[in-house]
Amino acid sequence: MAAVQPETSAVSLRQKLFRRKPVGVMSAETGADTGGGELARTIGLFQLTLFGVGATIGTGIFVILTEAVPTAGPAVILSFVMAGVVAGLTAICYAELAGAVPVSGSSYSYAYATLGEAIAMVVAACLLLEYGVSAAGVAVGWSQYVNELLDNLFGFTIPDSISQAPEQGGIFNLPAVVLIWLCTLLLLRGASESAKINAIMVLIKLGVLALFVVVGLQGWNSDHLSNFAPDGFSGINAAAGIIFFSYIGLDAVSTAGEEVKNPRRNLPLAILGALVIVTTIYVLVAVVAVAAQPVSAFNGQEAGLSNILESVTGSTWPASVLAAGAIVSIFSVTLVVIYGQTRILFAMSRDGMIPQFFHKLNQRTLVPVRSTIFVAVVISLLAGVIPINFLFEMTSIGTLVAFLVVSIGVMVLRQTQPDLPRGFKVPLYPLIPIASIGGCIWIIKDLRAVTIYVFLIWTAVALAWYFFYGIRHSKLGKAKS
Ligand code: ALA
Repeated sequence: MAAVQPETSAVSLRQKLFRRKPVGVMSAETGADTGGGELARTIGLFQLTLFGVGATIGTGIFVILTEAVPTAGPAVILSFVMAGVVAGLTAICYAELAGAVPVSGSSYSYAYATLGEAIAMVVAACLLLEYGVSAAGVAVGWSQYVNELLDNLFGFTIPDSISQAPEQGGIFNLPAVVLIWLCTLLLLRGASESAKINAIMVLIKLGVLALFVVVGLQGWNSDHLSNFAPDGFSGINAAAGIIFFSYIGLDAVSTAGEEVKNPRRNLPLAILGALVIVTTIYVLVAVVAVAAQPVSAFNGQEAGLSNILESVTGSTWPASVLAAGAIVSIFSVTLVVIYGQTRILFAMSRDGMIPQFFHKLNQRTLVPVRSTIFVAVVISLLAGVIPINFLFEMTSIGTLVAFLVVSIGVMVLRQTQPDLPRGFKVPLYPLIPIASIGGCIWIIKDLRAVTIYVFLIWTAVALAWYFFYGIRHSKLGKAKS
């Protein structure tokens, strides 16, 4: 008897760690096919597509493009294509899972359905980095553009002491915190209002970038493209790793699974539509930027897109329009990313992985009000005191690991539930999920060792939480016992 006991409990622990939430249960409790569910289904395909574009186009194109040119030369265009291919392969995998499992938890829910509870918890930790930390990082980027615009218009900038993190010579980044609370106030009004205002902001950001392409083309000089790839493939490769950040956000569409009309059709279409729009815009902007000025001019250039227009037109108004456009663009990234974070916590709380606090809705607006305020407080603290580079690196690793799990999840679900209704199926299966896994590993391998160590510690904290809380409160576990 004494010899049997440990074996039984070991088996039962393994069963707990790998218990999977049936997709049918998820779809039924969220009303995926009946239009019901706890949240209000108010978002249509157009708004949802702009949700994906809104969460994606931001600091990456306005800041990181110019930072990546010195690494790759004009071949940064190819870096954009490479990063876009990796993000695109994963987006295709997301599209299949989002259509098959149309709930709010994004890759957390997909992992719960395919790889089990413990891995879902690790993915949730990744998503906290992707959403919570990136919202903070992007808000810090916003504060830089606010200063740029104030400087252009009034010759005045907010003092460093209240617009920089302590490590960069300030005390607290106030503009970043203001942005987070503006987004929070909007989110508290409801998902539908937020999606409408996001759609307007996205149209403005697309307009500003289209303006950049049209006006910037006037500065076209093919001589600037002559030394196309000064550092060859290694330069293109290194820049692709930096640029990958600009593609983060396409998956935010999948956090809206329970507030979308006809989710099995609209989620995959919106993810793929956003991917096409974002990749087209990025490549056009990159081509125009590198043809407009020599590579040497990108070194240390701040607000690069604004400066390019200024030198092409000889006037300062384009710089101000660009800075204003960047402010609107980054606002919408922050809005959607905070939204996504609250909906992932909502799904986790419903599953018993975190306290019920995150599952409580305001009865009138159907918004998780307390959770939204809690998230805003935490993100404000991060944005106020942590430097931007560290925030960006942690975002990238969290996202890449979540992407990896989603690509694996597509293959697992095809094996375990081949007949599940899917709004969209990954073409060239299994080539695309395998290429997506390879692409994510290829970018992860070039991240700094410190980023990987901090990530591993963070994952261990998430697992510790799971053993302390989730494993005992799991709704799935309670239903089975
Ligand atoms: N992709 C988003 C941005 O570039 C996070 O701001």
